[in-house]
Amino acid sequence: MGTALIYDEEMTKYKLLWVDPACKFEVPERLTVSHGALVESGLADRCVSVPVREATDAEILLVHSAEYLEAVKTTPSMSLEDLMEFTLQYGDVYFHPNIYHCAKLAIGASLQLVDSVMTGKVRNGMALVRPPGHHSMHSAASGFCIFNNVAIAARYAQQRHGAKRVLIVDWDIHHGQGVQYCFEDDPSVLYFSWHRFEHQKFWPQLKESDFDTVGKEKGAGFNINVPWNKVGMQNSDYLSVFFHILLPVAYEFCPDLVLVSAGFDSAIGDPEGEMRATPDIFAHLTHLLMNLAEGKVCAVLEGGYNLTSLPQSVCQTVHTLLGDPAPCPANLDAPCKSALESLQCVRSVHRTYWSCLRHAADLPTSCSTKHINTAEGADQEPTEESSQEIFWPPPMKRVFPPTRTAVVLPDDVACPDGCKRWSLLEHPDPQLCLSALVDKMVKNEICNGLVLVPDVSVAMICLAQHAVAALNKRLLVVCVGDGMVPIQGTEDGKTLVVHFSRKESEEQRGKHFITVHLTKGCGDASGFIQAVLSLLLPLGYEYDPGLVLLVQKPDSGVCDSMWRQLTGLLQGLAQGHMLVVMQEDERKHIGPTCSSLLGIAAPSLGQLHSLLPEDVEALERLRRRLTPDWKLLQTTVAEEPRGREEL
Ligand code: Q6M
Ligand code: ZN
Repeated sequence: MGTALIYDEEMTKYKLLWVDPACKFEVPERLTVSHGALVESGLADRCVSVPVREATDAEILLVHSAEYLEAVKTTPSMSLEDLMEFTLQYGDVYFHPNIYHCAKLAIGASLQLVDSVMTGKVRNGMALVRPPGHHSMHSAASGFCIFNNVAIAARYAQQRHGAKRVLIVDWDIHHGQGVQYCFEDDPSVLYFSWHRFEHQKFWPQLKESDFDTVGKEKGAGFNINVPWNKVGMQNSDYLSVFFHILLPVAYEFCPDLVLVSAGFDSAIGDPEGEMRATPDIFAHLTHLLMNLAEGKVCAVLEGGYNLTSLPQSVCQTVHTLLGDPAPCPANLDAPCKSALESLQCVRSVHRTYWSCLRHAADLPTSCSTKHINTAEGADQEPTEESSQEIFWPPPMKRVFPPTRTAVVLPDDVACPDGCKRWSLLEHPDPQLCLSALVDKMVKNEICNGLVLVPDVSVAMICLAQHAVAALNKRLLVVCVGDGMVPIQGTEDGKTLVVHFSRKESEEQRGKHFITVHLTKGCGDASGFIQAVLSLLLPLGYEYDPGLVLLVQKPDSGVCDSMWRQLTGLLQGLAQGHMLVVMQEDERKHIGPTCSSLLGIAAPSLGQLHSLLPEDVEALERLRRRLTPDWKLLQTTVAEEPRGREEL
């Protein structure tokens, strides 16, 4: 199962033919530098290259009107003056004699990608296309977009491949209003978009880009807008929205396919977005989506106008689609106040539609997201700060360890395909054997591993001890199942323990020992996945461990698909360095665990039953209790006296 890469140089063969400051960044080099970077890094060679094709009229008509299509069809033979005049009826877009051809290829590329993924030819993939699509509407071009590539792809996946539910994640920094309009009343397509909004001052300056546009009729709740009201949003702001809005809702929605409107103008250095998230964040955004829909993720390029951060971000995305572990999400700050305000607003308006958000807080009392307006000073000149050049370190080179998955199994158990048996023979002392395995992981010679031991408690103690000594970073221990956990989180911050269990048997033991109680125990997928998404992941990302120890206690009750989800998601931490520990007789879990460690997407959890209200409430309570210590757990603006930052 590979990763498709779809690209054709033909899509570089149109450009702006007159002067228009609104369109000057949309240049052919956007594609050449992105593709060039994939070739130079060797990533392109590792992908399955799939040819583009032209979309048919029927495919274009899945989303657009016949009148509009016929109008666009006349553009290839227009004179320069005719093109300029034709362009004038739309906003922030330009036409060129070859753009109709390229626009058909951009759709065709997206559909080829959907075909490749839906038929199982590849697991996932990316299409590098121009023109982008998410702004174009039923009967109008807009914002560099002619036809709506991703909207057409969603309808096509439903009609041609029987996909029932499609999730569209639009991480471009502009609002894909075209996609929103297309699926507004349709509950089978969940559209999520974050976008620079600045209280409606930022293009396209629509009031329906705000958080309170949630979809209509049957589609109510299936349109999620996260407006950014300030520029300069960072990695932690983006991750917070994933942990506390998108992922919980996406798992509840349970898509058959994930389409990403992959615009990279949300990255640092972009002249349109003016945000500060670094290119490596896209490795994490991608990773976090890759266990949905059994891994069927199709990323289609939208924007991205900084010719340095764009190719870096594209490479990060493709690396991750290929299954390479993501770089450490280092030094995450707390989300900023404006981001928290947006987060709180979105969660609040969506709590009636999604059981995972049922206990979200009310709207902030003085809902400042709503007041400031617009009409004047619209679309300001870039501020002085923004016009200065911004520098950031290039993403760390990803060095992939020679062994991905090592296993220590009883002699009578065959080594699963693709894994490497870590032999006990060379290390007759079982404890030394495990310690040596940890050492190899610390040295990045092995990425991850699975060990079956006679007694998980004993193994946990000695592994944790050894790991803390061997690492110069922190250790995260995640323990699943009822009963005592024989190790402590440590006040020096070197070990953090998170324990999932049914019984209220254990107390919280300080900042570094956290117990998550689930009424029905770890067997309840609805409760468990929500706890993982909105508690464990934020804790893990903020803690930034060098190694994750994932322990399954005997009779944990955790079901197979849940276990694989957990194992998959946690690989976003510690550059994928994770050691899974299970009791010797839990043999039925070997296969599923190894497949996750090898990077194979987890099976879907199915459409989850509504979360138990007591669990949502308990999780909310725990989260609130922990927020003074863990900033990524925040979901509301602290209702406290105005702080320094505002004076
Ligand atoms: C430019 C205003 C100049 C695909 C995309 C297209 C964005 C178009 C923005 C046009 N406005 N400050 O979302 O990146
Ligand atoms: Zn954009």
